[in-house]
Amino acid sequence: SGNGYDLWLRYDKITDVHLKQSYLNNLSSVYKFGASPSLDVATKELVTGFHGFFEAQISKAAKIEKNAIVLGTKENLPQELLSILNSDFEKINEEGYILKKVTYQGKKITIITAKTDVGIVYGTFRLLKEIQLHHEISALDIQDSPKIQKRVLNHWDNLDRTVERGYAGFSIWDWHHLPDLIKTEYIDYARANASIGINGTVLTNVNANALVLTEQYITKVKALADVFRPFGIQVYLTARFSAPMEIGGLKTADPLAPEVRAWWSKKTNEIYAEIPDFGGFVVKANSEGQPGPRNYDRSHVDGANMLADALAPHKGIVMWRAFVYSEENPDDRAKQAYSEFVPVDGDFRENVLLQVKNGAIDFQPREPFHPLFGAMPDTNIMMEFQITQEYLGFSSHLVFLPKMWEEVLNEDTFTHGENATVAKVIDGSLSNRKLTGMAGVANIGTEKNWTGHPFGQANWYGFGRLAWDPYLDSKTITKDWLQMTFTNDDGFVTPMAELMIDSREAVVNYMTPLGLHHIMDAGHHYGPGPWIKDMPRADWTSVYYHKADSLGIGFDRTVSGSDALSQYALQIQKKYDSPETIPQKYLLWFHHLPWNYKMENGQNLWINLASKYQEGVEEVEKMNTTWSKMKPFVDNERFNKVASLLKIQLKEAKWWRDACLLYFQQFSKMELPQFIPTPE
Ligand code: GCW
Repeated sequence: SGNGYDLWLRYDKITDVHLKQSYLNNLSSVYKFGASPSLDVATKELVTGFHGFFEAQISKAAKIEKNAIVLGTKENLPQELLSILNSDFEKINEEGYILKKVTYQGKKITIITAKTDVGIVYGTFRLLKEIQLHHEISALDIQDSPKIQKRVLNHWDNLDRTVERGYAGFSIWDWHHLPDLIKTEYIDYARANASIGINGTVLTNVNANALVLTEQYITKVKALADVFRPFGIQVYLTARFSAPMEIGGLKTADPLAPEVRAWWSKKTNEIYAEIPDFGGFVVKANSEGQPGPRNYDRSHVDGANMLADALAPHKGIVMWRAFVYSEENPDDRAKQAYSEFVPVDGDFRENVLLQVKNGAIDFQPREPFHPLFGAMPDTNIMMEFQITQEYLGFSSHLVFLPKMWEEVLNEDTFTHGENATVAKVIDGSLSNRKLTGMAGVANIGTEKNWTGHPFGQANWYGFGRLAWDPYLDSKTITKDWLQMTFTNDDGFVTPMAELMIDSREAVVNYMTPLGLHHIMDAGHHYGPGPWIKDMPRADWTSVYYHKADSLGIGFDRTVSGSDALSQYALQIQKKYDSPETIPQKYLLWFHHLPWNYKMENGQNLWINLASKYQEGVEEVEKMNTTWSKMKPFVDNERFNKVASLLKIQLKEAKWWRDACLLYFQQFSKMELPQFIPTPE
């Protein structure tokens, strides 16, 4: 339907008769070896898909028929199949799958197998995807495995159903009606996640409420965990560090106090009694007013390890956030996490992941990669991306984020020789880490289409794909998503893939070009606010970041300034130290330069800044034109919604350009170049 609820799992009818026939020739019936809730989920999905593609019922056969789809984990397969698949099994890990056309008892069949139940679910979604993409399936031979272990969504959802930085309605968790009411949305949420390999969900906001750890709520959490389990999705909760005092009646939350440690162990045991595969805790401590071990003069390591010890007997993990910066610390905010954590590399327990945002400030349209990546070889480091567009136009602007995430993942940290990319830090290969993860702050809410902007779905989808394979290119993601979500018609897919890819640079250009950052309006972070200077903390103002004055603009992070650059490897320091050699996209992140500073193209900084803002606007104009030609390919509901949103985006791109240039002009004291139209 046009409301977008089905996401990328539309299973649209196959109208081409030849294609339809070629599929039906390969899909006579479904047969299962063994039984489990996951196999049921997989079968059900095949039925749904079959119904959508062919408007027909797929039969569940009591014996294996010619051209059957056969499901079963390794342990349940008969010897004859095992011996055919031996070398395939060597190619996959515990969560991987094999999708293969083989001959069994003289019959051609399509086998979906794996070492564990969840692998079958992933393999099933892969088969359905092959059909959605109109690929040939008569000679399938696919082995695929995730490269990262913990692929989790972080919901910043509060118990009152508001969502911090949520722009798609309220929280989908209906706590009031849980555990008794299981909404269809929970199941469809699990299907969507499983289809892209997401295997964990943190239900609650990192700005945590201790109440979720009370018995009443644990029962509700258990109900959700029961729904998600067959889809291979583990549930996690945020642990408020002061919970022992707030709900446990203790006088302290000191992580070294025996009664506090005992309280967390007991609490953890209580949770596992209800949810045996509970994933563990996510913690934001001593950051932006959240309680933490620092309140008791203890370290982050003390805090994280205490929780890790409580979880270890159950194989649970702690995701401890590195997003710490303190108002008492006068040092450049960009430096604080590195200064805090690098000295304790190697001190965290094995079941702790340090969760690091992609950049050192905060989910900006563009940031250099966080210097912690590669700098703590003896610590499990996981990535935190933000899917919800806090600083990127909320759910009004079309911005394809995997393009940005790919840029970060591909960056060379130079911490282990060359080609030590962020992706290699995250998948553990760089320093041989055993526990790996990637988190995405969810953009999901009660909106009918889940994400508000129809293209917000692509960011959820793309996050899952990159968490599965951080080496995947974003172009592939756009094409798959567009085909599954809209149509396979090339007249649509090619121009739209280009639009999506270009949308990222567009937003950088009309909001924060050339390395500018954090100049959004205060608090809500929507729209321009380079003038923001009166805030409770200096590092929440805009002037702190752009430092525009009569002499120039930009944050000097070289040795003459905050020296944040010294937190990167020498190769990067060398290259970024000079405004002549630093990539221009990071120029003002590291340098404060005169307005008339002459850039690569021979024009001065002021003119270049203006051109970038103008380019951003023009890019959005182009997006509008491209979309206007897509009407023949899209249902009216989605067409009109995207068209309207793109108009808003254009209006606001101009707003950004005009507001920023007029504001900065009071310092540059230079004319606006001719190519900037007079503000309307
Ligand atoms: O991006 C900032 C947001 C806060 C958020 C914080 C964090 C959950 O403005 O709303 O709090 O980061 O990541 O902890």
